[in-house]
Amino acid sequence: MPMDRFDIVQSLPNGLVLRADETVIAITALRPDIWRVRIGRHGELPEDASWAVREPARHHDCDISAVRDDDALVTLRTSQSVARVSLASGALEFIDAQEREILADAMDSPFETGRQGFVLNKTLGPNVHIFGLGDKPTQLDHRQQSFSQWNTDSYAFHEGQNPLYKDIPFFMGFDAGRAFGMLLDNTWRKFFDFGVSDPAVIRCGALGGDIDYYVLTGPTPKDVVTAYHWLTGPPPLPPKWALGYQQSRYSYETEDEVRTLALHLRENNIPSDVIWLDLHALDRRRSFTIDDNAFPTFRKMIDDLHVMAFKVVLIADLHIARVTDEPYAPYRLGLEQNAFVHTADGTLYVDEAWGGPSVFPDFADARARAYWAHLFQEPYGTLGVDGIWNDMNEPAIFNDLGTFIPEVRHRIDAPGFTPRNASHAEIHNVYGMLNARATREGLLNIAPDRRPFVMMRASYAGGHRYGVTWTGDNVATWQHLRLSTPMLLSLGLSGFSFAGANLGGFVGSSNPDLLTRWLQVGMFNPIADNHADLGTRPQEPWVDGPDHLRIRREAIAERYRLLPYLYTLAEETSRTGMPMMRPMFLEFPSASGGEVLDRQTPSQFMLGAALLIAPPPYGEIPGEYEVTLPPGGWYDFRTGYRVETDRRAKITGNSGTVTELANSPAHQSHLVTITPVADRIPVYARAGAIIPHHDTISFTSETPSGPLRLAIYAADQCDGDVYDDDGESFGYRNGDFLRQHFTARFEANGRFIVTLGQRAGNRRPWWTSIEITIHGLGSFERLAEDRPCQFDPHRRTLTFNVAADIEETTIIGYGLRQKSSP
Ligand code: NBV
Repeated sequence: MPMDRFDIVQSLPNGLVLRADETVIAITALRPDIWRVRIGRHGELPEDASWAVREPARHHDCDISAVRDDDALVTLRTSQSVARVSLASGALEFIDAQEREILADAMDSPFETGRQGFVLNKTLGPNVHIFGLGDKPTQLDHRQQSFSQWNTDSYAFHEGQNPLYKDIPFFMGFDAGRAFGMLLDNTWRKFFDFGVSDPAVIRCGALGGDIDYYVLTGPTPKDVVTAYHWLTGPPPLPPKWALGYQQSRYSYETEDEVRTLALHLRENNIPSDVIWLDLHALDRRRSFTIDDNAFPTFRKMIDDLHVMAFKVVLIADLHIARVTDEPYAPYRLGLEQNAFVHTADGTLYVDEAWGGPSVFPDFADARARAYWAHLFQEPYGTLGVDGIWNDMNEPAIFNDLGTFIPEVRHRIDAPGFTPRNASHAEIHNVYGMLNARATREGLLNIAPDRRPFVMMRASYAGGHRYGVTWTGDNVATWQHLRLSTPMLLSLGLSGFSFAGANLGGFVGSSNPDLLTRWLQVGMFNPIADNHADLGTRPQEPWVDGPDHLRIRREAIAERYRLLPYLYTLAEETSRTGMPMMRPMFLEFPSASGGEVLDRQTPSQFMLGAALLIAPPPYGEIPGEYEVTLPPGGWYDFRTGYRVETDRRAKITGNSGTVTELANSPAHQSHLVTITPVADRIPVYARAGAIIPHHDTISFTSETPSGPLRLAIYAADQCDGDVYDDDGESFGYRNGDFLRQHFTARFEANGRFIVTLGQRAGNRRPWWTSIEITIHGLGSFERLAEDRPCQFDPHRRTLTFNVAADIEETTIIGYGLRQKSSP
C-alpha cells in the first residue's frame, strides 16, 4: 500500500523530522560519520533514552546542509557523508562523500510493522561481508547467515547455535576495503538476516520497542570501531592482573584444594595471577555466603593468597535464595527494599535456581541496583576478594523456559529514562548487563580507587563499560578451540575486547594435546582463563606429565614476557575501543584489493597491530597447513628471522615454507605452508613493529629483573609504544602513568636512527635500562657514539643498551637493513 507523503515538520541544526500520518521519522547527524534514525509509529518519536548509547553522544550536534533536490528527495550532507530521504516513502539512503552507496532502505520502504514489532530492510551489496554481532559461534563473516537475539544460557553450545548469551545488535559491513556499521538500539528479542531470505537484503527487526538505529559511515573498519565506541563509551582499563594467567574450575571445592592449587602453581613455576572460586565456595550455593565447613578460614586464605601474589575472583549469581527459616541478609534486605521483580499481578516472582526457590533483583531499577551494590561489602570489602563473577545472568532459571516467565514486570528507573514499568520482554536482553553495572557500582563504592574486575556472561551493547566477558560453556573439542577465535574476534568488534574462552574447554574432558594447544592459543587471547566443568578431569597445566608441563609453562611464560605489549594494547583499547585481538582485515583493509584476508585462514588472528598468531586450524589432523601473511613483510617473532616471501625458501623454526609467491605486488598477501610442531604455535611480528617486552616474571605485579627490551623488526619506518601504570588504581587519570613512543628509521644510504621519545606522565619506569634489539639488519658498520653493541651477522641482529633516561634519546647507527621482498 503506498504510504502517505511525508512532510518536513521540523528542521534541526543537524537533521530533520518528517511526518506522514502517525509515522514520525527523525534523522540527525551526531558526527560527520554517524547518523541516527528514530521512527515513531504512533504520532510521536520514541523516548530518547538508551541503555547502550551515552547521552552526550545521542545529543551531539554536527553541522549539516540540507537541500531539497526536488519534490521527492531531501539531501542532508555532513563533511563526510550524505543521507538522502525520499519524501514519498520515508526511505533513507546513506552515501559517502564520493557518492558511493553505504547502506539504503531496500524495497523503497523504510520498515514493515506488525502489531508491536517491526522489520527494517536494508540493501546488502553483492560483495559486502558482515562482522560483529557479539558472541556468535560461527564463521567470522556473517553474510548469508541469520541470527536471533535473546540472551540464553547455552550449555555445551554447538557450532551455529543461536541465540547465545549476549545481544549485541551491532554489525559492521565491509566491501573492498570500505566499512560501515549499524547499531539497532532495541532491547527486545530481535533478528538479523544477512542475505538469507533475500541475497540482496539485510533484514533486521524486533518483536517490540522502538525503531532507533545508528549508521556509522566509516570509511575504514577502524573508523567504524572508534565510532561505535564514541557512541557506547570505551571499555574501562581492567587491573593489570586481569591480563595474567587465570586458573579456574567448577569448582575448587575446599580451602585445602585452593591452597594446594596456589602452591602447585608457584612450585611448578607457572606464571599466574588469578584463582577463581565457583559455586562450591558458597554455603548451599547461596550468593554472598561462604561455606565455612569447606573454607574454614576464608579471610586468612585470601590473605595468604595475596601474600603469594594471587588475586581471587568469587562467583556472585543474581539469584537470591528465598530463605525464610534462617537469617540470610540478601533476601531480607531485598524484601525490605522492594528490590525484587514481581509478576504482573503484583506477586513476588519466585523460581528455581541454585539455592532452591529464589527471587531476583530488578536491575532496571536504581533502587535494586543500589541494594545489589551494597551486598559486596562483605565479600569485596570485608573478605578481601579481588573480583566478582556474575554468571547465569541471561537470566538462567531452572524452569521450562530457562529464563524468567513472560509475566515478570520490571521498573525502569535509570538516569535518562522516564520512570515506568516494563515487561520482561523489553528488559530481558539488558538484564545481564545491568547486573554487571550494579556490581561494578558496588565495587567502586567500596574501593573508589581500585579498578573493578567484573566478569559477566550475558550482556547487551554497551555492557563492556561494566566488565569483561567470556564465551560461556564451550566444549573440550578441537572444533571449539577453532570456534573460539571467530567468537572472540566478533566480540572484539562489538565492544567486548576484554574477553576470553574457557581454555581447554568447559564441558567434557580435554585430551592432553588439545589442552596444550588451547593454552598456546589462549595465551594470545585478551583474557586467559583455564576453566572446566564439574566432574571433568583436572585441567591444570601439570596434569599430563613433564613434557606437556614444559610446553604449557613456556606458552604462559611467553605471555608474561609480552606483558608490556599486552598492557599497552589494553590501555589503547580502553581509550579507543580498538580490540586487542583483531581480524586481519581490520589492520589490512585494502590488502589484495580489499579482500577479507581472514576468510581463507580463519584460525589466524592479530594481537594488536604488530603480532600475527597462526595456530594450526585442525589440531586433530596434524599436517601442513596454510597461513596468510598480509602484505608488508613479516618476521618470526621469536627468532627474529625475516620470512622471505619472494622465493621458495626453507625457513628455520616453524615459521614456514613458502609455497606460493613470485613477484606479487606490494599490497598482496601471501600464503605460506607451515608444518606444525608441538612446542609452540607460529607467531609473526610485522615488519615495522617495535615490541616492548621483558624477562619472564611469576605474576603481573612482579618487577622484572632485566631491562625493558625493545624488539625492532626492521622496515623503512618502525614504531611502537609502551604504557605502564600501577596496574590497580585510577591514579593514571591524574598523571600517574608512563607512556613512551619509539621509532626507528632505516635509510637507503645505510644510516639508521632509533628514537626513544620523550616520556609522558609522572610515573617513573621500573626499568633502569632499555635493551634494543634490531632484527633484520643485513649488514652493520657501527653506532655513531661509541656504545657497546653486539652484531650477530648470522641472525642479522644488533643489540645494544640505553640507560632509561628521562630525556628523549636518539641513537644513530650505520648498517643496511636486510634486503627483502615487499
Ligand atoms: O557456576 C557453575 C558454572 C560455571 O562454572 C560456568 O562457567 C558457567 O558458565 N555455571 C555456568 C553454572 C552451571 C553450569 C552447568
